[in-house]
Amino acid sequence: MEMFLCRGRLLNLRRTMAALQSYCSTVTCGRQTVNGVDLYYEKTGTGKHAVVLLPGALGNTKTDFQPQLKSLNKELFTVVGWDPRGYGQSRPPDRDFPLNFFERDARDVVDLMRTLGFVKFSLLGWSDGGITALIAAAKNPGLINKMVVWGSNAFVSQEDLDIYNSVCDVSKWSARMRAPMEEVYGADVFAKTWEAWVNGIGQFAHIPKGNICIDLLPLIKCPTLIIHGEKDPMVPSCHPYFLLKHIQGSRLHLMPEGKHNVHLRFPEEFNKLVEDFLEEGQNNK
Ligand code: TYC
Repeated sequence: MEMFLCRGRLLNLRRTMAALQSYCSTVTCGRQTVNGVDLYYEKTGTGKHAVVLLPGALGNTKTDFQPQLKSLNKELFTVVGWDPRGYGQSRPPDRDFPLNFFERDARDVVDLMRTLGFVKFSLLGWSDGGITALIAAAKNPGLINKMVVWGSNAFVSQEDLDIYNSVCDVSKWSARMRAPMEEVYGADVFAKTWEAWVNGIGQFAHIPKGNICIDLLPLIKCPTLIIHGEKDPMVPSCHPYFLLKHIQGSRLHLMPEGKHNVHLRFPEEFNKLVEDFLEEGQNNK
């Protein structure tokens, strides 16, 4: 029995090492100064369709997008993951949350992609990263090819505010939920930055309509896929339906068993959905 367990563990270890090796050999990491900030990014794939991954609040390439960097088709796509300023490895500076923080991220990510030499690209944005993507697409219609957003919202309601406040104190989170973020930031910085984020996004609840980017939605011209986990406890389903209504020609795909992190929980289904959408109608000859 013991032998059997040891062998099992050894096999697992070997598989992990092999996965790590193939990941490291194909993903290149870099830094680029944009708008006065030193931004960290990772890049993989050689495809002609460029795609940038936009992480959620306090998230970064490492915490949020491993299954996408590893498994999105590398012949079809060139995939870039970026850490927004003040998040992950794009520190310093410390993160702050002025009322224009989403606009600032939108400008940074677009300028990063252009500085890296991409003329046109698609956006894959999760949660806060989806909000950033919506703004970037609305403000740069000529640069954005297609967009996928999931777990995102264009406004903050009282219900949203109540949910933010209920998760503000990270000491009430399970250790398992906190661990990846604490590994990136350390426990103290994570707790403080998360509280600052809750206050930052909470600012929108106090302006008319809770408006983050409602007025920008009609300016979005690129094909847009909205994905939503029907069991998402953080982002009520009124949000994807609102996006669907206000983004011209957009589509909504619901994942019945999905919660907030559909791309991490169901990576194969998610990646296939996204690849099919991105490649639809593209001329690959
Ligand atoms: N917007 C957060 C993110 O970008 C997720 C979140 C949503 C957190 C709602 C709390 O009440 C909340 N990952």
